[in-house]
Amino acid sequence: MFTCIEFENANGAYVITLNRPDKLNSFNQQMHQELKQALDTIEADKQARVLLFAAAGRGFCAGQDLADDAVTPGGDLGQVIEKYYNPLILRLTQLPIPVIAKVQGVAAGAGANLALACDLVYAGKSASFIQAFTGIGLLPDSGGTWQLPRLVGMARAMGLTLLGGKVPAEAAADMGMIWQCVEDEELDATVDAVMEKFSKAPTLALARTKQALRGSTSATLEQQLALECNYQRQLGNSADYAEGVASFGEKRTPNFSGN
Ligand code: T3D
Repeated sequence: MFTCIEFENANGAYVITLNRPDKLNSFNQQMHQELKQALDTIEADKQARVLLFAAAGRGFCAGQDLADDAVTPGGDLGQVIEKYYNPLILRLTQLPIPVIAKVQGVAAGAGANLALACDLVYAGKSASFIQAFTGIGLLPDSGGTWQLPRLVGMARAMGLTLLGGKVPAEAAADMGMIWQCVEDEELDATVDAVMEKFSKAPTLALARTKQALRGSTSATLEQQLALECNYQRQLGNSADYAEGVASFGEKRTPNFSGN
């Protein structure tokens, strides 16, 4: 059914694998359409618990496929961004489940910013991130100019984007661009363990936590306190809160339904 991605679901634990390894998993229109279809499925699934973005081959994603007809110089790049990249980034940040990126090798251009739009980024030590936009005469898109100052501060965001250099995964973790850098041979096991944890987590609580954090950038403290109060009121009536309290009292592992 899909040719540019692989799409799997194991009891609500979804995995999207970018799968054009000979082109370093760069985005073409077919890949965008397949990603849209996969996200439609996940959004419609009330039992979804977690989504992992992984990639086939030696790299994560080299950004836009520069050989794709849609981005021929002189054409309307804005059309491609409006149709594909902006909805993709917004949908990931708004998905009410944790979204993880597992980065091996290079993540460049929109590939880097796809990873940064995920809630948790795990990278192998040999991975790297490149804001490869100004190098070809473009500005960072896919949310790069929004994410980077918030993740790493304005000075680093300027350096990363204006200079466009390669940032090794360890440095990316040190500066707060990504969550964690692990030894290459530990990357799969580390991410598998997180997927397992989120598959059994109180998903609604994670969704509200993600929504509260992501919304906080444009809120005052008063607004944020009110939002926390509203969400906590809702979670106080959730099945998972009842289960969390019961399991604590009974000194057993909670069995969260995600609701
Ligand atoms: O409106 C719009 O949509 C604009 C949107 C823009 C969003 C963007 O993402 S702009 C940025 C686009 N990406 C780049 O500029 C990165 C280009 N690639 C590179 O600089 C290098 O490939 C890397 C630094 C990422 C990796 O280098 P390396 O030496 O490890 O690999 P390589 O040999 O350069 O690439 C391997 C193959 O993948 C090669 O194919 P070949 O020659 O073996 O047949 C190469 O051409 C291909 N490839 C890599 N990146 C792209 C690509 N093919 C098409 N588009 C690519 N972006």
